Amino acid sequence: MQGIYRSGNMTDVDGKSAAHTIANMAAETPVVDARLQNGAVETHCAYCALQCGMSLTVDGGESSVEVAPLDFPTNRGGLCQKGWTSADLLRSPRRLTSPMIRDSRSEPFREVSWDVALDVVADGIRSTQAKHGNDAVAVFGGGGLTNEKAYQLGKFARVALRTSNIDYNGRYCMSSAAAASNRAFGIDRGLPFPLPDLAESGAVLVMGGNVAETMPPFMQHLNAVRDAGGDVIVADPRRTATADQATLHLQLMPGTDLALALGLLHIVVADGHVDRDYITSRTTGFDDVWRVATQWWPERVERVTGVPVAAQRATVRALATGRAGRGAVVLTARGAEQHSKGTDTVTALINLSLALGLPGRPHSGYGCITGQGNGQGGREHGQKADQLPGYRKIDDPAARAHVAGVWGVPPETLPGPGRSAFELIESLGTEHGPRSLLVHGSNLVVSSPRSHRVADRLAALDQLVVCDLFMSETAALADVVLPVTQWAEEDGTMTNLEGRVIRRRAAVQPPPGVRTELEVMADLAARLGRADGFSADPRVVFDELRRASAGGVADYSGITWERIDSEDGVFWPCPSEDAPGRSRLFTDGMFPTPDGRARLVAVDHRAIAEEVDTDYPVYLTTGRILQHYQSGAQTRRVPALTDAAAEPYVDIHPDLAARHGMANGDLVRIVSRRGDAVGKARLTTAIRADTVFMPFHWGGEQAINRVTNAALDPTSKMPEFKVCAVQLERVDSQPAMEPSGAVVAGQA
Ligand SMILES: Nc1nc2c(c(=O)[nH]1)N[C@H]1C(S)=C(S)[C@@H](COP(=O)(O)OP(=O)(O)OC[C@H]3O[C@@H](n4cnc5c(=O)[nH]c(N)nc54)[C@H](O)[C@@H]3O)O[C@H]1N2
Ligand SMILES: Nc1nc2c(c(=O)[nH]1)N[C@H]1C(S)=C(S)[C@@H](COP(=O)(O)OP(=O)(O)OC[C@H]3O[C@@H](n4cnc5c(=O)[nH]c(N)nc54)[C@H](O)[C@@H]3O)O[C@H]1N2
Ligand code: SF4
Ligand SMILES: [Mo]
Repeated sequence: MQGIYRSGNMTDVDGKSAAHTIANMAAETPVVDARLQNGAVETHCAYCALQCGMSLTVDGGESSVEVAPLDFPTNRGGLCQKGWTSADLLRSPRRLTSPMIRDSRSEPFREVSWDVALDVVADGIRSTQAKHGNDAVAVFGGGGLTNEKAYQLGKFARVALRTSNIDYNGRYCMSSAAAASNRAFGIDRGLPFPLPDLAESGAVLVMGGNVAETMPPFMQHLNAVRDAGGDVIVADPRRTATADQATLHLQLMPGTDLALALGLLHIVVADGHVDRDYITSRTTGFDDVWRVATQWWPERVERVTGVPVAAQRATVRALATGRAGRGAVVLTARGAEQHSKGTDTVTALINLSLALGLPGRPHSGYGCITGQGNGQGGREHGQKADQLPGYRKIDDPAARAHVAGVWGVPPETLPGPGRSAFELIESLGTEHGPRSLLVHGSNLVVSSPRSHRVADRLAALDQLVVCDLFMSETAALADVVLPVTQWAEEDGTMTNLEGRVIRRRAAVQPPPGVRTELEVMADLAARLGRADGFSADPRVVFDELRRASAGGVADYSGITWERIDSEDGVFWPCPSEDAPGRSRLFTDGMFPTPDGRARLVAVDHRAIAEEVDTDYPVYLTTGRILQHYQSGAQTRRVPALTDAAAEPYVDIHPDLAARHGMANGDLVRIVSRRGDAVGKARLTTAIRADTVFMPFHWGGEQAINRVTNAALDPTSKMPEFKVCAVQLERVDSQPAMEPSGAVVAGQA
């Protein structure tokens, strides 16, 4: 290897100090890496957008894979517990290793050859499209797919299936921040600078992010701000591990970030902190924005959000002082974004950052902490309903002409925009909706809002095909399950939270019987009469992606695998092989909007979609814990992680628990108008007394998404995962719990 990454200090955030070895791996699976016989393969973690650098060392004799952290800029030698144990995924005895089909969903699956399985899928696609039209076949992708797979999936949908119905789980994740960023800046890249810049800043405001659990090595960068005497302010209804390490915690009411942002802007203006020159020369729209913010005086904001006036003022003081010193940054994560007003909330926070003149200044600006491993790249290359590669709009004639040229098809054959993720799911099996669905990289029956209704939609399909590594809850509902390669078994690229394109390198051979998704798409395309243009070689696909993205906002044309290998990754936009990728955005004072100015957009606060009332008097919010990833499809199959966190807990304030006669460890049923879920009470004063929290990493009756509200943001179509109204019941040990999937009587 080129030795691009320096060797790490081997100390992780959990205090482990030795590399973690996966022993007892199935010896019958040969572990080979032809190119890298003698050494560690330098790659990145299986999970989140921090994409920590790690090395995988394969010991062929003992069939074990050893994980060690690397000194990559994002993690600097740190890994979280999920990263340390990630190699368990590679030799899990529960790994799928054969295609499976069944003739009806009441029957068990039977293993079949790839040819049989792919014939069944292709026959299903052909007969559905013949009867109901091309749009009757839909595709659901994932933000964990490599750039190559995400790109090819978008092309497969538009060229091989000719369906408009493709969307992906990033709709549940990044879409509100993406919509707001595009609206304001004309570009949507998670961070506007390399993550280590953050540490150089004088003040950071984190709105709704718990990085101490969701990206632990990120804390190094945040804590460096504090340790250098700067301010770290965290807005969260819970005093999380992140808030605990901050200099100020704003314990707001769920769903009130927009009011808080308006209030902060009000104080910025009232106290004379607006950067007038910046507003005049680099932005438009300030006057309209101020007309709204003028009505959000601090005392009103305190009433709506619960954040004391003094804390609001301290926040503005910190941002203004930071700006005057080394810089100031406003960050959002899912806590502020996963709301039916998420786009407007992020817009208001971008307005705040623009009023302070932050974007483009050193160590300053607005950024969104992206989520999934390829949450960034996954949204740039065409698996989103309204997009073509290079972050192009599918309804833009010039974009269609360019991409159709690369694909060698007439532009008019490309479908138009399709349905957004949840709207797509809701339409499955309905009169005008798709009748067949291909799922690549999402366990949507656990992670979608109102999830038991989602299972009903899947049941209404003529054919459900799921590509996965494991028999996820969604795969278990399928007609055809195809076992695909994962993470350290494949080559490709990922784009991390900084917009840095990095290499995912194969370190082990996949188990026999498993194919790559690129092979699956190539085989299916051939069966559908479109053999050309679907290479199974990720390198070929990446080179085509470069051409397809050329000239787009997310321009990858200058990025090559060699460059990624010899540099610490390459940032997009990168329109030329001779020029560096642009690691820092807007530094020339220009924004990629038609007039070169950033747009402040006037938005006002509005209520959450479902307010509490006498029947449902408590707010529910949801999110993540350290040990589990997303729907848990992967991490619930890693013994060390299930040992550490076997089941979901419900965070309840002792006062609220007392009103319900609940004690620590009691089973609690959380009930909303949509459904119910059960978790174990964990009494803590770290949460507001009007709010409970439950993580969403489990299925069955532990799935909190049976309870959540599917109210969608009108712009981004993001569901309101982060707040709804519930009631609490203590589950006494004797009466049986409701069967999984049951809905509370009389409520749909
Ligand atoms: N361990 C772990 N790490 C992960 C993941 C995982 O599943 N597990 N997933 C990855 C992915 S895809 C993502 S998107 C990121 C998400 O990363 P984060 O956004 O950090 O994660 P969440 O726990 O969803 O939400 C963050 C916080 O928002 C708070 N919150 C709830 N409601 C509100 C509100 O109305 N306003 C505000 N301000 N805060 C609120 C919650 O209490 C929670 O602490 O994590 C990534 N990393
Ligand atoms: N209540 C609540 N719900 C939420 C959220 C929340 O905060 N609260 N957060 C939302 C967010 S931010 C997100 S990102 C979603 C995520 O939720 P999901 O979309 O369900 O994401 P995962 O659980 O990561 O599912 C990925 C699936 O793909 C498989 N997989 C992994 N790699 C590959 C691959 O390369 N190819 C294929 N074909 N399969 C692969 C995994 O085994 C797993 O079954 O959940 C959303 N749901
Ligand atoms: S922080 Fe994210 S990328 Fe890093 S080790 Fe943990 S899960 Fe992997
Ligand atoms: Mo996410």
